[in-house]
Amino acid sequence: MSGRLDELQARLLDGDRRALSRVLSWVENGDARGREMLRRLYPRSGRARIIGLTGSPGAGKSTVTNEFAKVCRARGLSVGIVAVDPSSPYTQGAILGDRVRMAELHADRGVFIRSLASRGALGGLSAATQDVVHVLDAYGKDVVLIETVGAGQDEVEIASTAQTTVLVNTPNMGDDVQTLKAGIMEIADVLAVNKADLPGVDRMVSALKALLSLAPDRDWQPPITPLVATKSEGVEQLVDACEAHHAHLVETGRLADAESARARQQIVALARGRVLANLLNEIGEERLSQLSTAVASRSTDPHSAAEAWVGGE
Ligand SMILES: Nc1nc2c(ncn2[C@@H]2O[C@H](COP(=O)(O)OP(=O)(O)O)[C@@H](O)[C@H]2O)c(=O)[nH]1
Ligand SMILES: [Mg+2]
Repeated sequence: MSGRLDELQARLLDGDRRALSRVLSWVENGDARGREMLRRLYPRSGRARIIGLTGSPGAGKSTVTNEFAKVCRARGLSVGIVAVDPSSPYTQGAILGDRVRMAELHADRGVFIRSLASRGALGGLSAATQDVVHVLDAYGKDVVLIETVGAGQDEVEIASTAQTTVLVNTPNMGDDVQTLKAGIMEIADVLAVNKADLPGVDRMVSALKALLSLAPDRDWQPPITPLVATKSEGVEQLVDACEAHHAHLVETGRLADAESARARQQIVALARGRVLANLLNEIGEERLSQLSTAVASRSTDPHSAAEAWVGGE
């Protein structure tokens, strides 16, 4: 067993894509072999630039990710793409123009694309995503791009996995800017305004500037970069903005702090997953059903049922 893992590890580190795929499947599915490979590979990670792209469905995240990858490739960097957005057209369902653009990337051996389907066994989607990122990093990717939908706790956690988070906006969501407010302030390091070929770009840029001016004391002011991803316009500037943010993190010492914060978050998520798995195992399906029935029929309340299960406050 360990001989086979030795061989797989050697192949992966030698750039073998099939070995990489196999390890990623194990890691995603929470297979014990995935954990063993991660243990072996983790010391080799920590070199990649990790960039998250988030935003509403349809904003153009996949298209921007695709173009971002091409610019990185032109700069001589290898790229890993992790698509957490279930609607991402890396494999199917894309309209023709999108598919053609994606196909170019698929043909490039310097790019490895992974769509995450499963939520992993322990610690949920965000823990599985971080593991996948670590493996791609150890594999030697210079840049790892994570595409995720900008809603929900998992996605916010995934965004915090990235060193630099790009929020992909579009002009026609000008009226939604208020709803973006929290997200912008908390997670965005770079604000892309994609679909700049559509009307309303200036209004959107002004709205974003107004939002940013509410927090003028930040030591990093997120740059706003208009883009037309479908025409590859503005993407160089977007990549440069991400580079500038990374340089800022290094200069201020934030990169190391953020790495510790990410590590802490992943440890807690994994520990939570383990504790819960143990508890579920202990109680068993039958007893849990009994408690659920008791709560549903009002013979007890949810808090008391949880207490009957795990005790304490
Ligand atoms: N007009 C215009 N359409 C775009 C642009 N970028 C992406 N799109 C289109 O918007 C749609 C959604 O793009 P996609 O990348 O799948 O968005 P995602 O759901 O955020 O990943 C696709 O049909 C794209 O071709 C752009 O710059 N301008
Ligand atoms: Mg997408």
